[in-house]
Amino acid sequence: MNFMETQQPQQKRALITGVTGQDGSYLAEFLLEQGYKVMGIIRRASYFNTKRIDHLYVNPDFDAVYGDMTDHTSVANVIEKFKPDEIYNLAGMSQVGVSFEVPVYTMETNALGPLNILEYIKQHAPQTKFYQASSSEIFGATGSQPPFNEHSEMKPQSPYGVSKLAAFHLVRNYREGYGLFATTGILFNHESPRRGETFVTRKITRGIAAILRGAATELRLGNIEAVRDWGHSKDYVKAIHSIMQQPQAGEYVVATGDAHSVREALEYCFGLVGLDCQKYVVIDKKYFRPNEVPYLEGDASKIRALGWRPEYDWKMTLKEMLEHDIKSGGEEPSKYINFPVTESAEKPTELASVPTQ
Ligand code: NAP
Ligand code: F7E
Repeated sequence: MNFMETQQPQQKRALITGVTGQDGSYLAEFLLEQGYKVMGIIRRASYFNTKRIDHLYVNPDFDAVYGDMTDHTSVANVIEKFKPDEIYNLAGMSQVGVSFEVPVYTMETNALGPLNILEYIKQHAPQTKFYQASSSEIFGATGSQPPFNEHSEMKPQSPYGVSKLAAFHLVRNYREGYGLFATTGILFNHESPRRGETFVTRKITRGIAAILRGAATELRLGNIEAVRDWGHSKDYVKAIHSIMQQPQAGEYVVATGDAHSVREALEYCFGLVGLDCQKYVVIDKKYFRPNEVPYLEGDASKIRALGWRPEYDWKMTLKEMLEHDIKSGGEEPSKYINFPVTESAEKPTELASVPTQ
């Protein structure tokens, strides 16, 4: 018998698209701990793109196959063969800035991708539960007052945000129109040592690690006045699982409720290693977006009422990432971190201000 056929009695089967990503890898670990059989979909690349999940292959309850959200038959084939109880659709073109450069691909992956899964479920597997990874980017430059909840106005500012809002409405339509268990998590920014290297928090922690080991002399960034509500991916995958276990499908904001600017994140991280960020940060127009979302802060009261609580705050998350990146460069974090906090970490610094568009 092969992996697709073996199963313990009562063992739940979960399919994760985007399993090679930050959230997919943590979710796979979490579901395996819960006793699930987990199948992941990975997309073919010309380099190894499985480093976040390589450690899972020793587990007989884990496997992954190739597929692509833009190749609908590849995803349908996996669903047909694996017969999951739960599908977690985490695959996505997840870089907001890049979505301005590849808008059509972004829509195909992030909006048509989930639509095709929903159609398959509707026609062939209506008992299968479906989770859609939505985003606080759907609020965009909303007229609602922060913090944003499930009822706030939605006015996305990027092809990424629009693609996620299209998927959000499609999921709702399939839930209401066809009675599917199709549910959505509206997740605010969440980070970890597995965060993609082009997102701002990871750029900061990797950049500092490179400066410390003498491999870089500056860190180039875009709009550091933007404000985000940063949580930890490990906390957020628990929320995702909890959303899927509710008696009714719906929409849930997942956030910490604590928002800070990129500037504050910089000051905190540089301060942790006793450096003054003003000396290293260069504002580069290249990293500005045609449209920006200036302020995102979430109100997660709905999921908090179900018992979910984040264990990490933004500072714990950033410190863990910085320690990880210093270590990855072959250095001992304790050599630098816990350095007495400098003045620049305590007081706002005067980095050259730039228009936020
Ligand atoms: P991530 O690290 O960028 O992972 C995205 C995953 O999607 C990767 O496994 C990627 O494969 C896969 N993927 C991309 N395009 C694909 C395609 N055409 N076909 C199949 N797989 C494809 O993102 P993440 O942080 O884990 O986020 C997971 C999901 O939540 C994404 O949909 C993201 O948009 C959404 N989200 C994230 C956040 C956040 O702050 N992290 C917040 C709200 C929503 P490769 O490994 O080959 O690139
Ligand atoms: O940018 C600003 C940038 O790319 C955060 C994705 O997971 O969360 C993420 O999207 C802020 C923005 O994340 C640089 O302009 C300044 O205002 O880390 P980010 P994001 O765009 O908020 C949402 C919820 C998702 O759903 C997405 O999938 O930081 N910023 N300078 C910069 N951002 C980047 N990437 N690089 C810079 O140099």
